[in-house]
Amino acid sequence: MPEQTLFMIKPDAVSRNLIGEIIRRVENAGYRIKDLRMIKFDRDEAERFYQVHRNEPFFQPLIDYMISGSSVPMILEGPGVIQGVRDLIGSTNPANAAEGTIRKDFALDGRRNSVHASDSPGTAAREIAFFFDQHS
Ligand code: 3AN
Repeated sequence: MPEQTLFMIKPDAVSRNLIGEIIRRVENAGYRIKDLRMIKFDRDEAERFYQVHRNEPFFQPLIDYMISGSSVPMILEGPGVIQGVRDLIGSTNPANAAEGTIRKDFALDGRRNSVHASDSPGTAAREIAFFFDQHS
C-alpha cells in the first residue's frame, strides 16, 4: 500500500474559508486525497484525539478550540507523504514556521495553527483509523 498520512484542516482555517487554498497546496505538492470528511468534534472525541497532550498546560484551551467549529480530516497518499506534509505545514507556532509553509501563511498562533498532520507511521495509522473505517 502507498504511504498514507492523516491531514486535517482545523476550525480557524475552515471558518476563514481556507479549505480550498490549503487543499490546493497539498495537491500541488503531488499528494493524492484518498478520502475526506467534514466533522465537528465533540469534547470526548477531541480529548481522545489529543490524548498524548492531556497533561500539557495547553490541553484544555486546545480542546475548547477544537470543538469550536468544523474540521476537515483527510487521508493523503504518496511516496514520503508523512514527512513531506510535515515539511509543507511548518512548525507548530507560525512565528517559527519557514517561509512558504501553510502555517507561516495562514496560522493565527500556536494553538489556532490551521492544520494538523501525523508525525510518524504509528501516529498516521492510529489517526487514520480514528476518522476512517477503511483506507486501502
Ligand atoms: P503539531 O501539530 O505541530 O504536531 P503538537 O502535536 O505538539 O504540534 O500539538 C498539537 C496541537 O496542540 C497543536 N497543533 C496546537 O494546536 C496545540 N499546541 C501545541 N503546542 C502549543 C502551545 N505551546 N500553545 C498552545 N497550543 C499548542
